[in-house]
Amino acid sequence: MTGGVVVSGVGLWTPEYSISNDELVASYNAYAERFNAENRAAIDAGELKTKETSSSEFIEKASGIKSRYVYEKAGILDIDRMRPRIPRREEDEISLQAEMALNSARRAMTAAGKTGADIDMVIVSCAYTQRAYPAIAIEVQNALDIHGFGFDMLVACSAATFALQRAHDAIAAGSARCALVINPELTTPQMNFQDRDSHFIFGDVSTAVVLESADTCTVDVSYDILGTKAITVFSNNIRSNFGYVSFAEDTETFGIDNLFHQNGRRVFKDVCPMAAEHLQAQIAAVGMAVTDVKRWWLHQANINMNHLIAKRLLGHNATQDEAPIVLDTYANTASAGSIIAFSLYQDDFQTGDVGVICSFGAGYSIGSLVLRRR
Ligand code: CO8
Repeated sequence: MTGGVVVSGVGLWTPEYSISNDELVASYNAYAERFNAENRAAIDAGELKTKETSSSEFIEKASGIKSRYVYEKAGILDIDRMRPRIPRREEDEISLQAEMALNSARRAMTAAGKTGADIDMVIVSCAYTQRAYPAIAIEVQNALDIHGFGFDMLVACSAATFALQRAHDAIAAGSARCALVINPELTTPQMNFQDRDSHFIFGDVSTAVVLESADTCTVDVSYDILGTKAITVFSNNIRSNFGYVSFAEDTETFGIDNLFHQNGRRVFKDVCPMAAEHLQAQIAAVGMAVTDVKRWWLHQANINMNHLIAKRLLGHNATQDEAPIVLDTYANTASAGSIIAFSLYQDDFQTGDVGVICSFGAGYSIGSLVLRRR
């Protein structure tokens, strides 16, 4: 390999259904009001707390989210269920997450001008995989007729950037020629839609990226990877305890305590300075200044976080061109957020333009890649 590692294709698949804040809030409030009515005596006796109602205004102001795409809508909004209704598939059918992964992978492969025969490494990397084994990546590999190897990895919101770094390093080291990194973020089954503090945060989506040696890249639109950086610092402020040990603990695998929960205020305060420092160090490490960067494709968890991080970097409020926001329509899609931003906001890039993909989230974990349009 002589010319370094490049990103040669990106693919985005968006589910068919979308839930607006108003729809979500109407469902939550109907649930909360029914809960309060049914438990009036216990609430009056101080044994239970009144469930406060949610509001679209709060959600938009606190997070920037106006709606979110979801794989299945009716089950989430049904107050007798409040979780997506996803029919179980037989073992000889393609699994749901592999299907989502394929939807974005095929788009990324088309953009990169690749077939399965060109690829030899598949990483499915996201906040949750729907089973432990066989790896979703191997199922995807099989469906695309890829010879080589595949594996799944989980790093919550930084799953995409950390996997891109793994793929970059494998290609640079010569253990892979061309890699497919896929992020089928099926978040809604892990959400507690009965929790006012978090019911609005997440959406479903799938993204994919093709990486290869510059020597094999054949397409007009591609990006040199100038640098990658990943860091983790342990924190309990965002947790999901769902896991196989629940069976032995005699606890409910999908009990409320095992679903996503966080101390959002604390996360906000901890992560913003960490992300800004990480990005400053990353830009310096590739011998550039912040002003050399045309676009910041930041993780999409909260609009106020993105504005704060970008302001720390730029010294002024970032425009949509400088640090695009996709939260309004996609909400937080765990690791896929920065890849959605990259996918939707790159058409105006000219040769030599530099952009940075950056994730931050549970772990804590922060990952970034500096890209330069070829
Ligand atoms: N409607 C109306 N009022 C509300 C609501 C609501 N829905 N929710 C809370 N309130 C109230 C609160 O009760 C509080 O009232 P009071 O002041 O009387 O106590 C008031 O509004 C303010 O509440 P907060 O302080 O909690 O509000 P914030 O301004 O902090 O906003 C956020 C809350 C939006 C959660 C914000 O803190 C945030 O976004 N923080 C960053 C969180 C973050 O980035 N987390 C990353 C998580 S994602 C991740 O890492 C990947 C994990 C994998 C995910 C997989 C999916 C399942």
